[in-house]
Amino acid sequence: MKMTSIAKFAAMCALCSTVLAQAQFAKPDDAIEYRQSAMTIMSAHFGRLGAMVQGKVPFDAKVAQDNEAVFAVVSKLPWAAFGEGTEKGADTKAKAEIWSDQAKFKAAQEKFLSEAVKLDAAVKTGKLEDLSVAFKGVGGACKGCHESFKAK
Ligand code: ASC
Repeated sequence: MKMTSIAKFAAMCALCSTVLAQAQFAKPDDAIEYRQSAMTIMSAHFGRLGAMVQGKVPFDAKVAQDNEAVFAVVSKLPWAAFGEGTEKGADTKAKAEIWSDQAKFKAAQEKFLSEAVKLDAAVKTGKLEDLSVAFKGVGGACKGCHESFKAK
């Protein structure tokens, strides 16, 4: 029996999603570059919030919201790029503990992501005091994770 084009398409989709799930990155270097790029973008937009919190630039609720919106999306991205086999490759400051203590690394990610959710709520109030509190929460989570899992 000949497959209909719909059945062929469905089979292709199923195959593609399996392949993607198995290897999101063609090689370790690609994963390392991806997670570093996401961290760079996060830092740029988090830094712009920090400038307001520290009074280096005037607080502007709309600018804060726009920067946080980018941060909120990009903060979700690095974690899938710390898979098995990506310990070595391109220059990386990722410590071996990421892979040898995965429960602790996962807990640090979750802490960070929960602080990011608070930042998202805080920036929407339009109040600098709220932003400041939540900014410090996220910054503390960045720092805590780096201390355990990022080489100097
Ligand atoms: C940043 C950045 C980090 C964190 C960290 C917070 O903007 O690049 O790595 O914040 O410094 O303590």
